[in-house]
Amino acid sequence: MGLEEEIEEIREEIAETPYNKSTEGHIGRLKAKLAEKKEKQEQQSSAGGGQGYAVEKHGDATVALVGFPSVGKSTLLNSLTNAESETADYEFTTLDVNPGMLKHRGANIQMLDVPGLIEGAAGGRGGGKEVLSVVRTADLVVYLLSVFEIDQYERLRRELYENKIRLNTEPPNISLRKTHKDGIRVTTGDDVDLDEETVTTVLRQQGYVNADVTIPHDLTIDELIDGVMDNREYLPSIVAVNKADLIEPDYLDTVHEQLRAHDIDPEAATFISAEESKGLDALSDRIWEGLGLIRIYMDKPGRGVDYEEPLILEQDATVDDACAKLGGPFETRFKFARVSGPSAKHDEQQVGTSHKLADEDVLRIVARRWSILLGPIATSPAQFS
Ligand SMILES: Nc1nc2c(ncn2[C@@H]2O[C@H](COP(=O)(O)OP(=O)(O)OP(=O)(O)O)[C@@H](O)[C@H]2O)c(=O)[nH]1
Ligand SMILES: [Mg+2]
Repeated sequence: MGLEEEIEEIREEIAETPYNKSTEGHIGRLKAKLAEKKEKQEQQSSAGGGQGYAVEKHGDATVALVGFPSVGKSTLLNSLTNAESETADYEFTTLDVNPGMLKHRGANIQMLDVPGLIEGAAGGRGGGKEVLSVVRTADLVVYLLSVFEIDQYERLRRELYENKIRLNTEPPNISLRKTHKDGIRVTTGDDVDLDEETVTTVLRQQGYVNADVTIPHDLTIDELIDGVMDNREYLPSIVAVNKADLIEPDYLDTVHEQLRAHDIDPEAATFISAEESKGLDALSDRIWEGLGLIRIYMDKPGRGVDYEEPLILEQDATVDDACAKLGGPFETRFKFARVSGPSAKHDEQQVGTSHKLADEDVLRIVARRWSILLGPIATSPAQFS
């Protein structure tokens, strides 16, 4: 029996087995086995030398536009960025990954227009595997749906899931450590429903013989497997609904209804017309928020505060992260920093490297002199320009 048939057989058995406490361990074993077979299948197909897309990351963050053929991905890329990606009214116009740069709130956001995905993409249809492997490297996924085909969302989500992309969720909270003896020891929190036996079965199936595993909060079997496999990509995603210019206003309620049916809050989805460049500012704002970026205005001695080209960092970044992104002397000669704005208790607050920054802070870094070169008497702080 080939791998594909084996996988199909396991899938069928899972589907046919009712889920309850007495079958939980069995299902756990089957799901772990399925995950392992799929991993093997993937290794085999990539060993075949499949042509991947070479995309170099540029800018402060990278966003992948994901959608079925002809939903308007290339049209959107062209209207949001400086790119010129071919568009046409037939499917699979785009056969390569086209990057473009969106400039928003001082950030350079790399947008990737990828070939349209179709069902079965994760299994290799339509070059989907290669597309999905580009999507995995992004910092945010933008689902682009046609206003007439909201259903595509579920199919896209499944393709991404099959390709080990987990959206809008944190990695499962489990700690797992290989040991040398005593078998598999399971410690679970009070609210954990999963049987120890199931956990042990899943781990054995994944090849663990001796291990300590701690599960503080309840998980599903799938989450447990994700936690054990450790090669899932966790990304945020947002939804954009394109071709909104084509509907009558009274059809909007129907679209909202369809979005809710897929657990998408209509308020959280952005309605756009890529063709008529409508709704694009709102979409750019949502992309910014989805990426969780912050702007830091650097106060440069002698030059004042630079509000034009902020330093772009991720949420919860510290002064240390700012120094790292600035590079050079800021990293090695940091003395202290002064922060004004949302994260500061008062203007010009003196802070150290661990201070957490916030969007629109003004930051000045005060660096040490080259005291080694100048000798021990040179102690007064100097500022970099
Ligand atoms: N009315 C309308 N048509 C649009 C809009 N956006 C795209 N289109 C049209 O839809 C067709 C497909 O657009 P593309 O941008 O090529 O779609 P794509 O998603 O890149 O398609 P593939 O590259 O084949 O995956 C083109 O004829 C566009 O002119 C829109 O907002 N409104
Ligand atoms: Mg295209």
